Amino acid sequence: SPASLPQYKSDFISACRAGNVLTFGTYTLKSGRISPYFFNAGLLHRADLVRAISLAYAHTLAAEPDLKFDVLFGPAYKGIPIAAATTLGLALVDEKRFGQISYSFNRKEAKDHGEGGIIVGAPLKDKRVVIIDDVMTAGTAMREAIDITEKQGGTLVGIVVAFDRMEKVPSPTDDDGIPRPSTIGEFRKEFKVPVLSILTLDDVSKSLAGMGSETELRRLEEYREKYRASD
Ligand code: OMP
Repeated sequence: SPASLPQYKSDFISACRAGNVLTFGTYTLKSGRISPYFFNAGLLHRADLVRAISLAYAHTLAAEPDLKFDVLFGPAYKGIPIAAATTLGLALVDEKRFGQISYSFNRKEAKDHGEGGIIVGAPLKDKRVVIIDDVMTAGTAMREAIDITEKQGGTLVGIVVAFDRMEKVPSPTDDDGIPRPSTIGEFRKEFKVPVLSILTLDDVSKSLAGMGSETELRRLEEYREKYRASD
């Protein structure tokens, strides 16, 4: 229950409620999966909610004492305000440890004039990079961000997202209901870095009960059964 969660997690759940970040309906996901619910971090745009999300990410990173990094890279578009806000959050949470950390993000289209290039903010070359983004489902968006990081000469040392949907890795027979390893678990194995999330679907499942109708919650359970990860 939220009561047993760390303060920053329950504060973040409260912010998600205030911003109506988690909604029920019929959503086609990036992966093509049809989901009965959606987590829209873009709705955390109000000052008090920006504070909550920046501190929640910062505390999630601070909880990893061995994680040493130079740059928070927020992939365009949704990662951009998240990276900037979290960089401020890091200074507020522990300026001694995090005060030298920079953020950067990519342009969707490379500029051919002015300073050029696709990275705005801190260059990634020879830097230890943590990628920060909103949600991980099948991991396609994250793979693109890792690709950019590597092409820019950065070293991936960690990944942090706001919400882990706890779904299995994609496969051609995606909806067979057979549990496969989780996307996040696969990333941990493949890239050998910590993959953190502020919240998982399990963290919010208790508080979800009061948010949806009986039908919506049943559809959520059916969906979870279909795309459930084995770990
Ligand atoms: P994958 O690339 O499949 O991991 O999907 C992750 C992306 O989908 C995120 O960067 C989001 O933009 C978007 N998304 C959400 O924002 N919230 C959700 O609840 C689900 C998705 C999604 O499409 O899977």
